[in-house]
Amino acid sequence: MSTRIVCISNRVSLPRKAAAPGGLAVGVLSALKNSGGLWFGWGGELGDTEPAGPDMQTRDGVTYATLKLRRQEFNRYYNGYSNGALWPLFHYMSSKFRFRHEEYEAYENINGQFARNLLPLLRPDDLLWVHDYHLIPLARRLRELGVRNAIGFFLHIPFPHIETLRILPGYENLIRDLTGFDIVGFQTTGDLASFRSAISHIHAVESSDTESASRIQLDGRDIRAGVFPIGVDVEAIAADAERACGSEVIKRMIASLVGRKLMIGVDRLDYSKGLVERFATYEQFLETFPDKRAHITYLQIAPVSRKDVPSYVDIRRALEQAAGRTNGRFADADWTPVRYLNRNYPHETLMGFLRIGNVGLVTPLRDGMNLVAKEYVAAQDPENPGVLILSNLAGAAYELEAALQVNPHDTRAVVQAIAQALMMPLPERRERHASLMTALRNHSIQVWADRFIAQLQAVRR
Ligand code: GDG
Repeated sequence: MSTRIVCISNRVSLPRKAAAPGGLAVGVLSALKNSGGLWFGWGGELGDTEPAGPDMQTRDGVTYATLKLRRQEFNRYYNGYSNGALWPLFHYMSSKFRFRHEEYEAYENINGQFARNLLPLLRPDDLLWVHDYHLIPLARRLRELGVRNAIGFFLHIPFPHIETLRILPGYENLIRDLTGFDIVGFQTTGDLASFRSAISHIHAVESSDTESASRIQLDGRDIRAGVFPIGVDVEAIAADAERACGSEVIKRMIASLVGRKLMIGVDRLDYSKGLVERFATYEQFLETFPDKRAHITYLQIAPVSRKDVPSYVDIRRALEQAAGRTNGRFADADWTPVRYLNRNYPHETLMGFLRIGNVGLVTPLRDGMNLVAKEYVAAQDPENPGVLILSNLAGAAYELEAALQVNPHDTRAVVQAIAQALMMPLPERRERHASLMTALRNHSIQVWADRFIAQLQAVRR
């Protein structure tokens, strides 16, 4: 029997439930699909007492072990420390950073609960793959319980340079906890370089094999750190997008454009995605190019996320105002400049929307990778592809060199890029698209999962 992969993440999305969209679920499932693996984490339910143990279900060969968490503790761990402290800091947005001791304690406690509940499910041969910033202390907590398995960690979001990380009280413990894993994976060479900048702060010895792989020695242990850029299932997205174009929803959307070009954005409603800046840029675009007004519609899909974190409430309000203002200023009887939708679409429909977008606007202020950028490229019709405008502060910018890359803070540059994208001749669009597709295939989701798992196997050996 092949080794079992055990993925552990904050949230487990059961396939039948309407899962909250997010890049992580895509990656985890692709890792588990072929191994008959186990996915362990919070199941989405809250209660008032600590649960007796995880709820177990098996679907399509994957076992889902889901925990119920205590409401107050979850709030402190998830809305508090994870998304009020770590998320903004790791995205270099220290003005949104807040630290509370009781939230850090809840974070520690939940990691302890994860470890205790996972322990009885583990087999000696299992390879453990922990995902994301919610679970940085988990390797330490598992080792304290005697777990000897190989444990890897992948960070889906950026890793900040030590001079930013130092803002976090107790940052040394966080670095130390990361070195409790056998492998630590990052999205980009930039993130790995930041991790290297942190290592000397805990008196570990780091030696670089290459720009994208490091060896760290600490307390007689050997740890690997490496770059594993996450990707998408290129062929599946292309097929989904093409199929979606035969659907009523997409046909109605095309009809409603009455010949106008479509610019599209798809982002979780999150301040790191640069939506406020993007809306302001679009308004500026309409002001700068009055002759283009009648030729473009901007569709922004932004499903609400983390609605209990105060800064997410603020950004939602700001965007509603911005969309209202732009539409109020520029709309015509038969034209709405911005269509702003806070809803969650089925995956296939979303891929269809991406395909019919003449311009894909992906302008986060920081992003670990940004899968939407890759999905947009994969969804295009290669004969008549749209143009991707991509923030140079997204991890995806390391690979997607043929996109129109912009600094999302540079309004004028983004305005010009939109104009350039709308006017780009077909041969140039095709050439850029072909080059982007090559980049996508080099780092597909399958390559990502296989490479990480191969490294974990090597640790075990
Ligand atoms: C984190 C990191 C990193 C969005 N709206 C809907 C929907 N989505 C899907 C997209 C895409 C996913 O959610 C979002 O992934 P991103 O990568 O863009 O962003 P995060 O959620 O912030 O993900 C990120 C990622 O982890 C993976 O490592 O790239 O940097 O922040 O797949 O298509 N899906 C559906 N309906 C929606 O309305 N079905």
